[in-house]
Amino acid sequence: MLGLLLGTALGDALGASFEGSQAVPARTLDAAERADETLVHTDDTALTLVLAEHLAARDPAGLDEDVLADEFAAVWQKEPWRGYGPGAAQVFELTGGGMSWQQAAVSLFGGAGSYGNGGAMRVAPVAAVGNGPHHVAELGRRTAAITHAHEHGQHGAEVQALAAYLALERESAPRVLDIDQFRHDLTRVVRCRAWHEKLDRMSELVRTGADPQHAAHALGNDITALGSVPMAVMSFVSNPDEPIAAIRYAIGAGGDTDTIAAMAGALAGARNGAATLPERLVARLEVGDHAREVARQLATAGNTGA
Ligand code: R7I
Ligand code: MG
Ligand code: MG
Ligand code: MG
Repeated sequence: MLGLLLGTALGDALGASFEGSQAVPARTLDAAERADETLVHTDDTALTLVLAEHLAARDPAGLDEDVLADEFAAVWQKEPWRGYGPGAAQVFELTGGGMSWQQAAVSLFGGAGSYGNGGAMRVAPVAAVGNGPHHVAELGRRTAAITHAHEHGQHGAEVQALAAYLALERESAPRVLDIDQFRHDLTRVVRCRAWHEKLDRMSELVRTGADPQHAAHALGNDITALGSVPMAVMSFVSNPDEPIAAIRYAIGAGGDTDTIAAMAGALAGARNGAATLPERLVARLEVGDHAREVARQLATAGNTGA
């Protein structure tokens, strides 16, 4: 679990300075990794930690959306400058003013609800408490629905939650990652054609060893769920045993780099554990101590090991 949280924070904080850029050359990333400054995280990590703490306080797998909505809004209120998506910020503003999260979430984008990747970017901790793939997907969908009423915003969270679950599972039984089995396990639970097509395309790209630019072109690397979660999963399954490589791959093509790298980092960190993350980078994380404390809470809630 610590690997999942620190992998999220590392991907988010390393990716943050490149959010919205075109492509990020390896030497630019090398320089970012060599620097000494504190690695400052964004909304992705802030909300992930809120969710993890929420779950830790409610063993086993209890989820209270009304409480979680208030907890999300409170962390936004405290640090609104962490780069929140406008839709999410609006939900937090509306709920703070007394509206229910259900009403607030459906009010976005002319009543369509958000299909942004904000539900997916924060969802990974549900993997630690769900009992089985369907339960994990359900928990993921419910945590996303607080801000993302659009089905794609919720499917993105289901896919990322399940991917994290499969990645964690493989931590306890380490073996070579079977990409086809992984894609099969994901599509079995998430029943939506658009997602199946994207994940099929992803498998094909993994088989051909596509580079980040090529993968981003085919899968997307923007702030929508459907346009970023497949790229994050791709970054992980292309570099399943080396978290920093998965993070670098995720950032390489530019776009929504903090979020794609946060999601890829969560998966690779979950599979490989915190000890496989570069020590020097972890030491630079602003949120390192807090993440360790939250991981400890989740572990002692009886859900998962270190
Ligand atoms: O999903 P969300 O929390 O944003 C997360 C992103 C990540 O990159 C974070 O790192 C942070 O930078 O923000 O916030 P939303 O505003 O709900 O969704 C993100 C964006 O997706 C929106 O601002 C819109 O640009 C777009 N979008 C939509 N556009 C039209 N119609 C999402 N849903 C819609 C829609 O229904
Ligand atoms: Mg962010
Ligand atoms: Mg957001
Ligand atoms: Mg982002």
